[in-house]
Amino acid sequence: MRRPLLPLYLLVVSLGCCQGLNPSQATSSFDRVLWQKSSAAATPTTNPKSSPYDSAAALEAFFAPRFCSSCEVLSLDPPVVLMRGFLSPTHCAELVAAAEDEACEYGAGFVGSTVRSDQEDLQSVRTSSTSWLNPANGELPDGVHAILKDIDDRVGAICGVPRHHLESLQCVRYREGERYNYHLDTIEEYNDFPCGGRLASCLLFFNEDFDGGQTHFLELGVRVTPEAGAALFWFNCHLPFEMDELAANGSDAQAALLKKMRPDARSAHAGLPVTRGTKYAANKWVHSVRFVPKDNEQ
Ligand SMILES: O=C(O)CCC(=O)C(=O)O
Repeated sequence: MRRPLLPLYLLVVSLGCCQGLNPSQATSSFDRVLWQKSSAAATPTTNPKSSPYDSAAALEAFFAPRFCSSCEVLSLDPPVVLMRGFLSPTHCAELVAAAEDEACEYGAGFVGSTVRSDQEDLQSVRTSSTSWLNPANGELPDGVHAILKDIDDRVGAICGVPRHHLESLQCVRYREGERYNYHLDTIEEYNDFPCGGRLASCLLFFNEDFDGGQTHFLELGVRVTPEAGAALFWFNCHLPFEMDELAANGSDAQAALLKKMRPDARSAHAGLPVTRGTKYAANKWVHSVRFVPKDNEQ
C-alpha cells in the first residue's frame, strides 16, 4: 500500500469551529444523561483556522484508493469516513475465527467487557464481549499475523504514525440485546498515560448478517450500518495547529504536543443494541507516541 503524500492528521489539522453541543439530538432521556456526561468529559475548543479539506471530495481522495476501494465521508468536520473494501471476506472470517478461538496461545476467546473506572458509568453500559489479538501474548497463525500487520500499516499510514503507535486489535462481539452506550474513546486523563490518549479510532466491521448494531455519533447525527469488510475512521481529539511545522521538523515536540490532546466531544459514539444475530467488529486505536499498555489487558 502506497504511503500517503502527507499524513492525514497533518492535512486535517483543523476543520473549522467546534459546533455547539446539541443534547436535543439524544433519542431518549437515558441517552441524554449519558451524552451530558460524555460532553462534560471533553473540552470543546474553537479553531479559527480553515480546513484544507473544505469538501468531501478532497477528503475522499485522501482515503481512496490508497487505503480502501471506495469511501464515504459521513462528516467533514470532524472527519468521519467509512472505508469500503478495507478487508476481504476471507480476512474478516479469519479474524473472527481467531478471536473466537478459546484454545489459542495468544488470547482466550471473547470475555465479557469489564467496567472501566475512568469513565465509570459511561463504560459500565458496555454489555458486549472483547477478544484481543495480540501477537505478544503468543503465536498467532501466520495468515492472521499478516492480516494484522496489513491493518496496522494502513491505519498507521492514515495518521502518519509507525506501527508501534497502535494498540493491538480488540475484537468485539455483540449478541442479541447487547450494546455499548455513548462514550469517548479518549478522555483528558488518558494524556497522563505513557502512551497518551487515543488520537484516532478505526472500527472494522466483520459481518452484516444481523439487525441493529449501528454505530451512532449522536452529536454529529451520523448513524453507520455495519458493512462486512468496511472500516470506520475518525479522530478523537482536536488537532493542534502547530503539527505541520513540528512534524516537518521531525521533532519530539510533536509527540509531546499530541500527548496533551484535547478530546473532541463530538466524537462520542455508541454501538446500538443488536436486535437479531451476532455482530462482530474490531477496534484499532492509534496513539501519537509509542503505545505502552497501561495494564495487562492486552
Ligand atoms: O460497536 C460499535 O459500533 C462501537 C464500538 C465502540 O465504540 C468501541 O468498542 O469502543
